[in-house]
Amino acid sequence: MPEGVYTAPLRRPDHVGEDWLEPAQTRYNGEEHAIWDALYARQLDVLPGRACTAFLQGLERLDLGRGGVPDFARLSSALDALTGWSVVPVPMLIPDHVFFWHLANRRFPAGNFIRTRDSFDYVQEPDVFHDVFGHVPMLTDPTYADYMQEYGRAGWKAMQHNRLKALGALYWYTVEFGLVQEAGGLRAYGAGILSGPREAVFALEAGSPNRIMLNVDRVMRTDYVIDDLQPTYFVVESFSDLFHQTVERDFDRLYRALGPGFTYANTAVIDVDDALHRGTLEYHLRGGRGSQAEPV
Ligand code: HBI
Ligand code: FE
Repeated sequence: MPEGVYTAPLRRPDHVGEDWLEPAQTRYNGEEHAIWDALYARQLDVLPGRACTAFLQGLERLDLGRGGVPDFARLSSALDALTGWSVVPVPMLIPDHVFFWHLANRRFPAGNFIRTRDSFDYVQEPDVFHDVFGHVPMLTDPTYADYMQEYGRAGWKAMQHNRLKALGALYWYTVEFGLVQEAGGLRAYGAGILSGPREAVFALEAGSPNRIMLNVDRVMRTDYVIDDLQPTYFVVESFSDLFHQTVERDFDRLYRALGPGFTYANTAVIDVDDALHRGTLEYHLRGGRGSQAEPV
């Protein structure tokens, strides 16, 4: 899950061009394929009943559980037939404007490397498991696939207004940590939740975090943390609601109204919020990651 907005220019490796794409997908060894299988099995122990229907259907349709790290060319041809997306290999976090450009062209930049056993629970930079397991299944849903392309297009406008951090907050609270309402209750669609070992339980069932209905203006003013469980999760009624709340927004006006920083702390519940659950914030008040705080 990336920092979101890079001010210092990232150093481009020699073997990638201006598009930051690797020439080919990594040829993984037996241990790397086994790490994928172990991560996959662990998530399937916890996600049924917690991941949204579109995600679980995407896992099935793309057959991500067939064994070993999935082949990007196979994923791209399956996705092309479904929603016109492809999966392209990148070596690392890439500059925002390049990332947005790929999304605007229905190309999802996926980490080419896979984590090691000693970084099994958490990787600072998105590896192939976070990206392909966490993000790619959602691209099989036509409405969500349209949202991701619109998000990429919005990136250009954010850059013109120097409001990338605000747009990064929208990505963070939807694409990475979003929740959606379904007939059976709240479900996760955010890749950061779906690809992590314990956030699905925390995000959906713990008393600690806030759960608030998504409002684009408000979320774009809300700070976020990249290296711990979220103190607040935002909920959409549906992906069509997410799409329309975003596409129908006049971002020029919104960016002009936004300050350069964030207005709301990530723990805040404000007067305009439709809060489904006001959290105790106990996990964060007791120190969060690194403390002995239980994610309750
Ligand atoms: N690079 N490889 C990679 N993956 C990302 O998710 C990513 C990125 N660069 C920038 C970026 N994300 C941000 O712009 C978004 O998270 C908002
Ligand atoms: Fe991600």
